[in-house]
Amino acid sequence: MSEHKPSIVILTGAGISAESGIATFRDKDGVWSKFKLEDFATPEAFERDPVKVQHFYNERRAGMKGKQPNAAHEALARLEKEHEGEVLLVTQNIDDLHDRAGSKNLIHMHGELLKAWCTGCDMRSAWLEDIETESSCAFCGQKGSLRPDVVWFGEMPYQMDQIFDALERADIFISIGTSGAVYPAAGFVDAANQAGARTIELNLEPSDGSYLFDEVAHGPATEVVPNWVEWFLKEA
Ligand code: BV8
Repeated sequence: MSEHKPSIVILTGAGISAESGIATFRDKDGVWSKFKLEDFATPEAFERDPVKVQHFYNERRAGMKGKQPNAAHEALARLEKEHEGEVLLVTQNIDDLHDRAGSKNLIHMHGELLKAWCTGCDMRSAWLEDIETESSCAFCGQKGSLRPDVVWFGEMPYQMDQIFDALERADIFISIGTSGAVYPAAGFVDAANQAGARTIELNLEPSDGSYLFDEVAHGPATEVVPNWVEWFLKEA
């Protein structure tokens, strides 16, 4: 019988992109310390004031220009390439830095800032510029039906069945750069613990849920993530 290669599920949050110059959410100077999420990141906010909400996401999309993946994104792409078992990367981030670092088995559970979703025809298209009231869908041509392809509070995150299936068969679960404040992502560590996985937190500082993990390593993602990947590929 062939040797079992561990299945790994990784969850990333804003902390992995912080050193690429993208603001986190709940840290000092974070997005939600400047903007009230109820006014910008809910379907109700969009219904009340679509122009204000589009402007908020247009600014964040424009802020992505020139941002590059860092050593932590690159280390996770290397892990997927070199590890013979399954590696599923689930990100809460709406930036494209994991994609550009080369990760392939990747789920953007909270959507993607650089895509527009047409609520008229339900198609999604790459979108690098502002979404305006006059912007028309590349597929059906309808005007005024585009929104950022991001999952707002109160909406169902993407590919949940696939994520929970992977957590059920995971041998290792790693949570990177997330405060663990947003559900259902914050509950993945419980699912992994129930599945008997070894659970690891890599974060700048202990999160509120640090005690739920078997192992923790604290420090900047560009240090702790490449170090862990290097160690794992050599030793495991
Ligand atoms: C849902 C896209 C049903 C938009 C985002 C009351 C109790 C419990 C739950 C709820 C409740 N009321 C409502 C809920 C549910 C709600 C929720 O969890 N609310 C919270 C606020 C209580 N969740 C939902 O509505 C979700 N949908 O539940 O559907 C359902 C039911 C069952 C099963 C499935 C579904 C939808 C949530 C999606 C929200 N959309 N993003 C946008 O970005 O504009 S989430 C938002 O928070 C962010 O986008 C971000 O992705 C996410 C998570 O934040 P983090 O990534 O963790 O960022 P944060 O700043 O908090 O932390 C950064 C961490 O990095 C820190 O720990 C810091 O120390 C560390 N760090 C900093 N620098 C570094 C670093 N680490 C390493 N290196 C560094 N250099």
